[in-house]
Amino acid sequence: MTALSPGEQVIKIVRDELVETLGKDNAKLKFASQPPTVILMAGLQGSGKTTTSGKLANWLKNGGHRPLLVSVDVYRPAAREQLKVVAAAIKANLYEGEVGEANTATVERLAKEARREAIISGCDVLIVDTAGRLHIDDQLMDEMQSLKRMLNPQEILFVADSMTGQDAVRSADEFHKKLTLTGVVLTKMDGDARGGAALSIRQVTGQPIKFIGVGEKYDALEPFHPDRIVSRILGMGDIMSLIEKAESQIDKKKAHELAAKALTGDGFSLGDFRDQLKQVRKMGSMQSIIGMLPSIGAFSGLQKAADKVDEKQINRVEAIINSMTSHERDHHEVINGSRRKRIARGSGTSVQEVNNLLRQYVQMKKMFKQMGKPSFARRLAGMKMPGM
Ligand SMILES: Nc1nc2c(ncn2[C@@H]2O[C@H](COP(=O)(O)OP(=O)(O)O)[C@@H](O)[C@H]2O)c(=O)[nH]1
Ligand SMILES: [Mg+2]
Repeated sequence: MTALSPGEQVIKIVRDELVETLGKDNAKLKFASQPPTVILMAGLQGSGKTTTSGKLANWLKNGGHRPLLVSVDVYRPAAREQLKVVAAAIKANLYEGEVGEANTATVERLAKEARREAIISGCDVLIVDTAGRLHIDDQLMDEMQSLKRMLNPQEILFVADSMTGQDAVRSADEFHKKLTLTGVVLTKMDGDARGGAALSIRQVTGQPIKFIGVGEKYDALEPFHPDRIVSRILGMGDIMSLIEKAESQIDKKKAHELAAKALTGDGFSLGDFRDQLKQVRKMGSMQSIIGMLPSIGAFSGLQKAADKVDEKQINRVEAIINSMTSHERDHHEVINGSRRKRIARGSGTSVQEVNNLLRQYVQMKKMFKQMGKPSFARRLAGMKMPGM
């Protein structure tokens, strides 16, 4: 504790308590001793049930399982069609069945058939995507209860949209009272929501948050890590997530190639520079990246810098490079006064901005070249850094 100031100690204590409240580790899924394991997806319309069903199936598949998807939303053909598209995209098995009349009896029949299908086709997990309403109503709840009685699911996962905050908490409470949930999936955590709903939902249901949804793609599902969410809620930044995000999304090979090119001297062209900006952009907006970094203590300066980072600035730089010919991109020295004027006009910027960019680029190139020299590595190795 001597390493922390009193203020930091308070934050650490609050942080540790919140992590404790949320449950120390990310909870695992329960599997049936006798397959198929049944996972019932519950939640309001638009919360992300269908998308999450697909993500879960994908996640299970990657873990060596054979999931079977079924939609029992007999009231909306589009919803069933949506799951079909999802299943095709991730190449997961889907039980379609015949709908016939849209009522609870059909829902029950489909569920029963799907379970039989899972057994016959050797699928060990059945994921049941259910109908949602914009508001909780009795018919929806009755139907969910009858599905629960019939399927005796190992998991009843409540899918909650983290962007809706307290609304999600209220519906979690109601679903839990009627169904006894076994876990929660918090979706749309890739948005601005800090995830405070996680705390309240955990509090009212007593059930662990098992996964978070972090995007619309089918691999955008992550096991829930309480410590990360707490850091995010407290504004300490989610550095771990940032690192993972960077590692998974930056094309490593491309980065390597660029680095090698840059370090050997003249290889680093304006086109490469633009590629690099694109890599940065892939990670999400600069604001959201910097938003994940710590904003307290020694890092407060960074936050101030973050507020100043202008997303539009990057767009302008990209626009300027786009307005160059490929020859100009490879040979910046040919960009004379009249070319600068043309590039500025073409990119909707000013000659001064073009000048600035070129100046920065030349500096960068020089620096890279310096770094690539063996003497640089020697100097670096010989440097005595405090604390090392
Ligand atoms: N950004 C983001 N969008 C999501 C996430 N999960 C679901 N969505 C989107 O939310 C919308 C509703 O999702 P859907 O699965 O159809 O909800 P359902 O009505 O509960 O089945 C869709 O546009 C999804 O792409 C997520 O984790 N992040
Ligand atoms: Mg749906």
